[in-house]
Amino acid sequence: MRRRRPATYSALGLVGRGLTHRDWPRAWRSHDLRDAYDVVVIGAGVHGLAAAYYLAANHGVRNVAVLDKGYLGGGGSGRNTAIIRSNYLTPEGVRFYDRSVRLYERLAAELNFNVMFSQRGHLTLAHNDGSLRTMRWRAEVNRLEGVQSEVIGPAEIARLVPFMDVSADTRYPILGALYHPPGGTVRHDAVNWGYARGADALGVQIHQNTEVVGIDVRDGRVRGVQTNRGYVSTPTVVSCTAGWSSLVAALAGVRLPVSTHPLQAAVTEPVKMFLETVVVSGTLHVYVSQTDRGELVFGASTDPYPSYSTRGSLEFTEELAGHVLELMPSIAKLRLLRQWAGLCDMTPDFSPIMGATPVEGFLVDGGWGTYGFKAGPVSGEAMAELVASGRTPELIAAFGLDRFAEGRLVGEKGAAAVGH
Ligand code: PYC
Repeated sequence: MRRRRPATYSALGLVGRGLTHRDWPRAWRSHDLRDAYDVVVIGAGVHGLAAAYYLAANHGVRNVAVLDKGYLGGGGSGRNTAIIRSNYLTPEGVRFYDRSVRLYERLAAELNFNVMFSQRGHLTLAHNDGSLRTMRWRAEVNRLEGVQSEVIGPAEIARLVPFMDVSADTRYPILGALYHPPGGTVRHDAVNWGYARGADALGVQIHQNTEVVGIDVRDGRVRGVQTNRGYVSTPTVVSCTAGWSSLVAALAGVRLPVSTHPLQAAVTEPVKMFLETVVVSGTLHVYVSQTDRGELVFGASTDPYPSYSTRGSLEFTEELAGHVLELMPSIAKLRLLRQWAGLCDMTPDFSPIMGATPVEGFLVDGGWGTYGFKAGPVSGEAMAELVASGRTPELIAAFGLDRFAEGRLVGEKGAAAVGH
């Protein structure tokens, strides 16, 4: 007589349990909204969750609420192309993003959650003498700051990316590239979930579907926030709202020099792994990496007009396909599965806005343009230190809002992934 396989080994049983999520522990809890918190963080994306996590983990500040008008990770944190790198142009930028790379390197262990950080290397292609010169400049600044980056030629590029057309007779010949071995990709949802879970375990309350509709400022200082679920008093509000940062700051009467543009991205059907490194071409306005599942993830520059729309467009798809095929003609038959958009708050100098504002108790972590996700850990760590100590950490001192009035811009346009 054939013995029945125990239920735990039945494939259907496993699928069934997975689909109904039975017996899975909650990663974070739901709560009633309290009347008062020591700190209110607006935005449950990677920046807000990381700030809340480090407030609790590094400083013992646990009476913290993270409020989000939608769902956790539903803004830029779930819409980016998950590229991590620190090969910036200014010493301030390189130091800042390098700290983030280092935090990403140990994030899975810190949060006890697999964030799938994969340091597969990052290549920024140069198709003309001007970009090659900028790559050399970046390589020098990177090296001076102890960050691994070098300019390599077409033969070495072909060794790293065998499917790329590096011949001289293409329309946009590849003259060289900035190669940054510590760069790579991470699983962005896992980073959001890992920080949420870690913050929740330390006592932070995460409130989804809780929109801040007003910030109560009296006598020049924050007193509380008005939400769609009632009033909450607090002496400290940290805005971590990516594409909406100028609108949220306006609730406190603070004006940010930001213009908001959609950024579109797309993903293909999965194929066998063939692309190890992340490849970026500023001239062709495209970047591509292959996920562990085998999909190719593509992104482009921001849409040329300011908008709060997160709909994809056919123009984007057409331009993207044209540019990608200049680089990798052999993937012409791959099918695109999905496209989407996120919102980018562009500042005049392509650096973020972090720190205090003229309103006491209202702190900003915004202006993230197209480079916010990679900065989540370091921003969270630095904003938490600022809230807890009242002092601006050296690492973010250059990114204060006052730099625009004082003419101390931190020009990072030369290190943006693509032209805008
Ligand atoms: O700055 O690395 C970057 C980036 C990738 C995608 C958009 N920006």
